[in-house]
Amino acid sequence: MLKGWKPEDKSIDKATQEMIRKAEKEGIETIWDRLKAQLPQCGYGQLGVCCRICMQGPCRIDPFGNGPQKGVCGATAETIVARNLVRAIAAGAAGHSDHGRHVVLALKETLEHGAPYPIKDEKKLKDVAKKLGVPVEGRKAEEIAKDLVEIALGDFSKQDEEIIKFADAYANEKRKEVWKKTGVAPRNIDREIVEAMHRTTMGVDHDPLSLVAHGIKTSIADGWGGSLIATEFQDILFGTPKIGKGEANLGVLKEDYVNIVIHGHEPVLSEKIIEAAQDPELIELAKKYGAKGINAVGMCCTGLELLMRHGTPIAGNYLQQELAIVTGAVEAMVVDVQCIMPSLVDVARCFHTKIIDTSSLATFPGAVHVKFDEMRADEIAREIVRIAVENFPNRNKDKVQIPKGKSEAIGGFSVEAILEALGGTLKPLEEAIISGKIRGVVGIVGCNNAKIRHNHNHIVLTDELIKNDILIIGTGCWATACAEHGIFLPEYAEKAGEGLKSVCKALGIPPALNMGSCVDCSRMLVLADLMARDLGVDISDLPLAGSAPEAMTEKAVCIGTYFVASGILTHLGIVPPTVGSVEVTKLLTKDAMNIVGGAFYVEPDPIKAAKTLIDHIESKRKALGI
Ligand code: BF8
Ligand code: SF4
Repeated sequence: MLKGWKPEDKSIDKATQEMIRKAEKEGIETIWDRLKAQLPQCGYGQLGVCCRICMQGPCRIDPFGNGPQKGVCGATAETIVARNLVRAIAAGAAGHSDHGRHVVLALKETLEHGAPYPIKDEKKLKDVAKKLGVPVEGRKAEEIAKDLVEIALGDFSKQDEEIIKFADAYANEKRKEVWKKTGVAPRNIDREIVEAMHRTTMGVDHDPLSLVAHGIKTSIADGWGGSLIATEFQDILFGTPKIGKGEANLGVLKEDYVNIVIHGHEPVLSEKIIEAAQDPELIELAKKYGAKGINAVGMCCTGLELLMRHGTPIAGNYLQQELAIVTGAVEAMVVDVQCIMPSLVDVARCFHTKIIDTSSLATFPGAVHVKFDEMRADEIAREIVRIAVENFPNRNKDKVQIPKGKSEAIGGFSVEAILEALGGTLKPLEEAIISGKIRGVVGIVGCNNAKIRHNHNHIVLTDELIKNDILIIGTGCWATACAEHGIFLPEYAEKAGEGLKSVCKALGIPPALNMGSCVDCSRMLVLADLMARDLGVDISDLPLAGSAPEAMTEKAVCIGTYFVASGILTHLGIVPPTVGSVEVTKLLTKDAMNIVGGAFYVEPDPIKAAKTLIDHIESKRKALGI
């Protein structure tokens, strides 16, 4: 928990601290005030031993053995914890996978009804098609795309017992063998999520082992299914990211411009807003109102999608969303789905800022509702930008304070961009690993968590690992944190160990690589899989590890689980609500290693965590004889 509740205890970032101070001075409530008001948080909830699944409850298990050891129906702590975990995984998988579905449907709408989402990256389209066994020779892009849409939607709807097509095409044989042997190969993305809900409803599955096994299956349906589909179809529609520059932090907001912050997760919306913000007519209108132009910037994962593909500035990660509004310089914050605080509407009331919700899934009471429709995407995007522009004259200049803090950042490290930088194969990277210049690779994933000093664990863990010659790849709010703290600059390699530094210098890359948004964790899986194929081993044999140092959402629970299910030791920087069950804890942190080749490891201290991850990587090297 945060030490002294001062701005510098809440975040390590100066620009963030400055805005926390401004909020405090102006009496604006932020996430930290609400966390404080919640303390002490419920101990039963923290252990995961409370159950509200049926109306005989709520039930809770006394962790000290002095009170009830069973719920009204007879459920034990083991069952209750396992059920809660599986439901969290299912919710996380649902978020990513429904996002994936939306992207596929946008392409389908384009092919069938002429929605304005043309195929931008034909090469990627063909690469994906080849992987899935779809013929490409002599065929039009639209024909190929139609087949791909059918296969992807099939993975959401097919009723046979076979593994989903995307996981089958993307995962190597060794990994699939492990899944098949363990019975965790997913059959249908939606079905695994529904089955997770069915198994965990009152009076169904009570065995922590079979419950957790289904949780693992559901997570694979996300990582190697829904999320992967989101990434691949987004690349097809909006272009595969290439290495390029961008800027990050609250300082990307501009005093003389109409500022639009695009916040959420789905590029189907944000790509169109970015386009509309460049519309000469709207820029003219902005000038008429006294602004110099329109400054559209990103926030959270949709911001990362834009940063990866266009170098669009990103104003911040999860804990900075309220603070962007506190600058007083935001005309509109446009939101779609996921990780958007309902409190934004309250913060916006203190200023002229309009919160515009756009998704038919997500309505924010008090916001302006402009619901998105793929068929009318361009028109709606322009309408949204117009609302922002027309709001500029309402800005109260006396309330504006934009912190100076921002940093340049190199990003765009899709697997394709990494391969291109390495000359077409992963060989140079693999050789550097084999020679020991790079000891191994750690994939760090998203989130901030109000209970953890903002960005602290991300930066400390990353620094410690690169110092020890470990290359970092990652996504989500971790990526924004690194972008804000200058880690995504090639010169940051100076802080790395000698071996990693020499490789980074030779390639002109930073020691940590931005691979994108949270659904792009699938890029990390693809990279690990390629490496395993090249070296003729399973992913679990590689000197790899994963980490979610500031984990927060159900999506993060799901990502962590599919990392584990992919054979990767995965660190969590926050104690998950599963420790109320000895059996589930043992299963996740020990037994999983023998079953799927990966396990969770919990350690709030990032320095201690780094040491364990390094030891793990060294043990993998030893086993490989390198
Ligand atoms: O999908 S990293 S707080 S913004 S969940 Fe959310 Fe976590 Fe940030 Fe994006 Ni990911
Ligand atoms: Fe209580 Fe069982 Fe109902 Fe859960 S399912 S609330 S443990 S009676």
